[in-house]
Amino acid sequence: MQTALITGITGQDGHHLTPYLLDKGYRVVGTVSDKDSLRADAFHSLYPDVSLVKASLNDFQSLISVTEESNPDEVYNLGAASLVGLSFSQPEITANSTGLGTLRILEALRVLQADKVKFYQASSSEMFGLVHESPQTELTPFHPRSPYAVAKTFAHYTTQNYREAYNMFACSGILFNHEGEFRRHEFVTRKITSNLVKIKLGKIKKFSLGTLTPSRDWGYAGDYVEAMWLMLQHSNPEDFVIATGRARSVKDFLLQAMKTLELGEDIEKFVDFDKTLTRPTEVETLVGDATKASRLLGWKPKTSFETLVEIMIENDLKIESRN
Ligand code: G4F
Repeated sequence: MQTALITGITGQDGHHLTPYLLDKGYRVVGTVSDKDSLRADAFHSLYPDVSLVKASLNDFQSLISVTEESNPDEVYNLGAASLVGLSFSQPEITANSTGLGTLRILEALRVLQADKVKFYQASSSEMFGLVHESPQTELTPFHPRSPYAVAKTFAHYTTQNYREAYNMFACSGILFNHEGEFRRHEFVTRKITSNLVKIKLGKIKKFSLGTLTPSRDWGYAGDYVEAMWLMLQHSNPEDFVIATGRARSVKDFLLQAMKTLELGEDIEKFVDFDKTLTRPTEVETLVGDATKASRLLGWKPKTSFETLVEIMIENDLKIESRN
């Protein structure tokens, strides 16, 4: 039986990757910062067969212990401080877990001489930032625009360096925005779907956003975790862009969600604009070219933009109708 160790397992991608790996017959071990937290409890009741182990990307010794004890065949490093906006007010916390955390876990694998372990790093399209070309590929230069993106770029190059210096099977998936029913409410897509559902149910009248103009290449997280696994089954450790190839603005997402809920097209009726929700340096447009993943891994996104919005709305309707 293969063992997968997942850092940050209770996050969105862990919620999709865990059942995917369990279905394939893996033993799954996940790290949590607090075993008694509500998040850990909720995760445990969904997946009782998964071992949750207390470990932190900020604590090298805990990473050594969890790696030694779980003896994994594959490590998926999904843990990070993942809120881009918040990283401007918490640059050091972000650099520590998102940047140095990746170094620590790679170093744990090296020190333990776990050189047969395959390592997946969750790299981010945020690294392209002020884009030098569109669409972005594995060869597009990085131009990070936030402390989060700077930390992810450090982690990306660290993964590449461990691959080259120590011959480790270490690769990065450069994932563009991926959303779904497990998305946290702080991210713009979930903020939109959950608040519009509350409006539809008469619980609130309006909510605030920072800006409608930035565009993102939005895919479904359930499709993207398959790409993570495929990268670790590929013959060589390589980096891959994972994206749909279509950019849509925050406004497009908002209008699609309003359409799904039959709320019309009058944005001002439901949305206020709050400058404090904007960022000192914004990433205006991201759109990825996943040709390499399609060619070498046979990966393609399956879920359309419209279906993604529907999945999120239906999930929020279920939750909000219960409360
Ligand atoms: O939903 P967001 O916060 O996601 P962002 O910054 O694109 O980052 C996400 O995707 C990355 C991959 O590209 C990941 F690496 C990262 O961890 C995360 O998953 O913001 C999307 C856009 C931004 O341009 C933001 O400025 O929406 C804009 N936006 C407008 N109003 C807002 C809001 N974002 C948030 N979170 N809240 C707002 O009120």
